[in-house]
Amino acid sequence: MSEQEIKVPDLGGADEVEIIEILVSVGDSVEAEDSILTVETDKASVDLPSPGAGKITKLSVKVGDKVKEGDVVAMMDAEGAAGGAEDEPEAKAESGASSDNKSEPEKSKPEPKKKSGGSRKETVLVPPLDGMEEVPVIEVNISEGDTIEVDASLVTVESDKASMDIPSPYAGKVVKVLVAEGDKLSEGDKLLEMMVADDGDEEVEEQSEESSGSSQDSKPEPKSEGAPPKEPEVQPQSSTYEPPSPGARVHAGPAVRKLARELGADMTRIKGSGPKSRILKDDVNDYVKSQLQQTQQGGSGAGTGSGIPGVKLPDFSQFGDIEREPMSRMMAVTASNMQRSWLNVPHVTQFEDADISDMEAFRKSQKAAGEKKGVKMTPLPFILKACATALAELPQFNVSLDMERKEVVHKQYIHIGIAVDTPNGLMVPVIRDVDQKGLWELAAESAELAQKARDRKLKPAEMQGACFTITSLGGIGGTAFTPIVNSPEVAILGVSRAAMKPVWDGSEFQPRLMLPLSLSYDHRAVNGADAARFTSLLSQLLGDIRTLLL
Ligand code: CAO
Repeated sequence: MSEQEIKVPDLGGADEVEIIEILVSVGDSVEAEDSILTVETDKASVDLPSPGAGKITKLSVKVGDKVKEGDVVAMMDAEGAAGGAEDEPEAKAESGASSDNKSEPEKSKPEPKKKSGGSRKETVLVPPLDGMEEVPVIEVNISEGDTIEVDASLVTVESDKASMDIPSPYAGKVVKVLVAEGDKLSEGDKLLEMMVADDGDEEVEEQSEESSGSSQDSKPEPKSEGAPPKEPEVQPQSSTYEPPSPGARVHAGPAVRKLARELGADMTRIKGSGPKSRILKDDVNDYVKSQLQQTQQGGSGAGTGSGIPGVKLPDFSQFGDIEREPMSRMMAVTASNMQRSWLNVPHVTQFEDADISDMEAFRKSQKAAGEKKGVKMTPLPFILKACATALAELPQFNVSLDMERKEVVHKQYIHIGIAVDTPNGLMVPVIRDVDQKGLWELAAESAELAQKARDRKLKPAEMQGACFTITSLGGIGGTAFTPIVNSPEVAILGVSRAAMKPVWDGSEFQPRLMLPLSLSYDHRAVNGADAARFTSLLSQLLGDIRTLLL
């Protein structure tokens, strides 16, 4: 290993550039070409690459410093190079507070005092905030276990006038972060606990919580990553700030943040394409474009895609521990379909109970026959058959609306979808020509399709072409629910668990097995009277299954 300087390379004509982000910490191992830090000119942000592989031993600059070609920004123990006595002088120089090229990041600090051996714990407090109080934290820039330099940005706070970074008064290791995004801070509030090294080779700040409010001599810098001190970056739109999504840390320079604010883009939703997922201007522009496209296409992005503002998420982590996981494709597709149907279709749900006492007696009588055939007869085939009959008798339910052409599409076939609960989410295979099939055939086919759905073996064609959907929660429980129409179909039947109920027969109460039905329908296509006719018919058909033969 040998000590090697990391210098600012040719900046393509730019004279002095500003450091807007430092992407490594002392102790980090880097590969050749890994980004060490990012500088920003008035035209672009550029990452400075590592000249080789090794371990960072020193950072000579801080965010906000201006550097030019040839300046040393960091030192590293280069991998593969021979170590030896000649390394030592440089290593010593590194332990000093400054090197000739750097822009004296610590010049405003109180006189440092040498300490020898060990380390001590310091609680860092919020310094004076230019008279502001209760300023929300918009970004926590450190995590437990991080090794940070003096002046490293700890948190970013944002008032209605400006955003600013609170810098670390010490170099050391973060032990505990005491604030979270969304917290409101005032002078003297506790920010974090950190172990500050005070071995003989390192200089430490002689400050104490009591004497100086810990970090209070260290004024917050106007919006960090690049904005030089005394030039607060005014954030005119900060009142429209959305709390960031939990767990999301945003890496972006001030110019990019400003652009996002101006465009009203929530940066916690933008995927950075820069090094270490840093968000670039192009990412913000692409995100805004895609949101606009989704809105035009009626999709459901962060918002609803309908002009209705999306639901803003609070920072859930303020209430307790959370974990985030990406949605599966199926969940994302289902979510977007449900939302589209819910927003496009004026839903009404009609409820009815069907007396299935006789049907149930018949079903049970078929148990032995079912075992012989290897098919289980559940209530579902009867319901399928009843729905097919009702769709034939009330064809206004077997349509789709073409609102663009102002036409009603009448279907001359009766294909029915059945919602299947699978470990991967909801799937809706379709049974074709239900009206032409017998109960055993329907029992076998629905069981086979449900199994295929659970095994993720359904072909796309097996999930297309439904005129109507049945969603049965009868095997699970519940007394009624309001299913969402699987648009462009115009109705869906929800089936809940059958239960014994006392039914008045004109002279006394009889115990009858009643099956709750919930028919949701698109009120543009179907009127309430027809819906009541449909559920009454279903109730009659299931109440006397002989009528299914007629
Ligand atoms: N009332 C009382 N019992 C019922 C019933 C009802 N309405 N419906 C079914 N059952 C009974 C069945 O008879 C069976 O009991 P036995 O084993 O004693 O015979 C048991 O409940 C389990 O039935 P099943 O669920 O295996 O079969 P099914 O034909 O009724 O349903 C299917 C098949 C695929 C619809 C079902 O398994 C399923 O996935 N349902 C969930 C659908 C869903 O998630 N819908 C929500 C969509 S919206 O989010």
